Amino acid sequence: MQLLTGLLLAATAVQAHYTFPRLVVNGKSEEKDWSATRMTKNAQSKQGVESATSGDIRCYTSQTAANVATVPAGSTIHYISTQQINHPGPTQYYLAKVPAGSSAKTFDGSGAVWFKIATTMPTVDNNKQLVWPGQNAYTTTNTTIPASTPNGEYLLRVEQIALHMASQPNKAQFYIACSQIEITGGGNGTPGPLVALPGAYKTNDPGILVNLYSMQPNEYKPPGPAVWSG
Ligand SMILES: *[C@@H]1O[C@H](CO)[C@@H](O)[C@H](O)[C@H]1NC(C)=O
Ligand SMILES: [Cu+2]
Repeated sequence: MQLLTGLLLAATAVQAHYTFPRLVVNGKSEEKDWSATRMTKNAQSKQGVESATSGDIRCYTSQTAANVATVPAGSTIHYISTQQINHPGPTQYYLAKVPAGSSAKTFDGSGAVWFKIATTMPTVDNNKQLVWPGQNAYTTTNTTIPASTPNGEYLLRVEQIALHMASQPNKAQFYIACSQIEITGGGNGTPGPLVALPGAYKTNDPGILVNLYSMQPNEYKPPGPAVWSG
């Protein structure tokens, strides 16, 4: 009986976590999971990354995907989540331009190549808890690919950072996916600042090692560089 209860509890804990296997561009989803989005290491376990400085913080994957999704600059994107995104914390999007001579199907995202295009900030709910846009949704928050993003192949990275246990080091949970995309109809913007992942985050960044229960919403500082909005 005790064993059974333990198994049920373990199953419940797993169900509370999530992956983002499909990119949606202007309302149109990838036809199947992990086709332009690289299958993450937690595709089965659904557990988040807990070390902000490990190699897994980049894309949480050791594989590439078969396809490259076409994403017009200016389009609205989000990801479908396998479960409800129930944990409080920001959703951030990054892009990395694929270097000349490489391809979105093979580029590993190394080097200072990543720029942030979106983040989200909390508000306070009726129970005086910090809540973020998209919390409890089954999709990640919508964002727009800046219209002036130059054409070409990129990796698109989404992360939702679960902060409910983040008052202890290495207890924030990063839920991540990276997609292989080609941006079309873009402009001549100069995206930046460019950062490396791992590299941009430290274990004790104030947006990563943080006690949500003792702060005001406008005091929250999302980790990583400033947003480039085009
Ligand atoms: C997000 O974008 C989709 C289209 O891709 C749209 O159907 C949906 O209403 C948007 N959601 C929000 C909360 O704006
Ligand atoms: Cu959890």
